[in-house]
Amino acid sequence: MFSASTYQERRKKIASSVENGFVLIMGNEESPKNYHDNVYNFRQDSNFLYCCGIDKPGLHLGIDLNSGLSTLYGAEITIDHIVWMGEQPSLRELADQAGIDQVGSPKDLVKKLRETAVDLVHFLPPYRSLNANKLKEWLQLSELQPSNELIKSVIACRSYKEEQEFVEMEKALELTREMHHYVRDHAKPGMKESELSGVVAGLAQTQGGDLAYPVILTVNGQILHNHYHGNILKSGQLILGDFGCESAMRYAADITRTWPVDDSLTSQQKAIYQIVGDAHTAAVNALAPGRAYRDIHLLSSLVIANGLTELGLMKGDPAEAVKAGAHALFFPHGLGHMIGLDVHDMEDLGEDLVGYNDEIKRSEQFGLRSLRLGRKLETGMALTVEPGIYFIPQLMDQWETEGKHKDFINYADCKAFRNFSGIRLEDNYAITEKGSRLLGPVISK
Ligand SMILES: [Mn+2]
Repeated sequence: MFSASTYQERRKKIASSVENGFVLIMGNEESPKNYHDNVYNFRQDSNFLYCCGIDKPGLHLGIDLNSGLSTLYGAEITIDHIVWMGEQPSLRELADQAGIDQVGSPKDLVKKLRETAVDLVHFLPPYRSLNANKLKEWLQLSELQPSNELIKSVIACRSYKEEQEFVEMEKALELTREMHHYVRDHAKPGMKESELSGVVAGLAQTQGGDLAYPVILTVNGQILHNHYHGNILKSGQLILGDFGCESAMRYAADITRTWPVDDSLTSQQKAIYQIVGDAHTAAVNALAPGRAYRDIHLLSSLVIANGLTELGLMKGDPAEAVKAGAHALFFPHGLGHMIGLDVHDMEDLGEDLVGYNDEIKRSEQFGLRSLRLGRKLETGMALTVEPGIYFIPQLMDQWETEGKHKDFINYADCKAFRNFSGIRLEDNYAITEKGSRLLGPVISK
């Protein structure tokens, strides 16, 4: 945990932008896997972690905006808990670690909520049905109305990382480097993907944290969120690994590397790898406060369109192709997203509220619409840069049949790439006053 004063300051800042009433930040419960007592690895709510750092289930935080007092709500430990789980800190001890003024029982919380006018209870959008159902019962509502004031206040705080948060992220990145280098050093023909993904998942747990998101480790990198690990690696294939761990304090790392199953890339693979690398470098060089991330995404897209035009897979004016969205056949996702306590930071609060604003709105164009972060960058933000090139046979077939962007795509020449799969390279950056800095150690490419 950080110091108690860290959490006190954060809570004060969050509460200061909410006018009146009672702020409720719900912690998470254990979540059953196949029966009640057999649970998934516990993951605390990130907003709760941000406000008080306590990584235990069954707790909620309340802030009374009139008195300014904070309360940690939860059940006291009984002898039954101690028999099964050993000695546990008391509610009061937990509250002290986070500088919380007072403690209360779950009943006290319900009482407090019922005596507060419903529209003065400020809560965040619950993403777990258990918490949503609890809220509905406590507030005696069938529809929940999360507080826009509170959502905006939390985003305004969590978007700018403290130096100690960067330190945590860099711990996660150190271990994530080991995970990626393991794949680089051990992938060979005849191996099953799961032999690598299993070790990667185990490594993620070696320093008190866990995976930050499910491992992508696949010879089918063109399938963007591919969690299947049953393929046998074959000579000539590429293996795309998109995985990272959380530090013990739950700060995420999100790194992608693409390696040849053999010792080196084929000339076809090299050509595409070079373009992705160039798109990555161009994006990183453009990172700076005041620059809209949407424009950096488009810059990266232009590098991809230029490269693919030189290779003969695209044709016409690359800038016009990017404007029309033709390059998205090969780069259908966004350049990156914010990262922090969540791998897609604060996505529970609303993707558009986090990544866009009145000045820059999300596009509806295929490809660009998948960009999670479009707004102007500011000092203190942490984000990912992750361009990629993919050959998705079904999408190429569909576009060709429809004659889509036929002035920009050489469909005939794309046939030689049907079994290519995909390449993505991803690193994490902090935005600084002068531009940006790579978070964590260099991870070989
Ligand atoms: Mn990512």
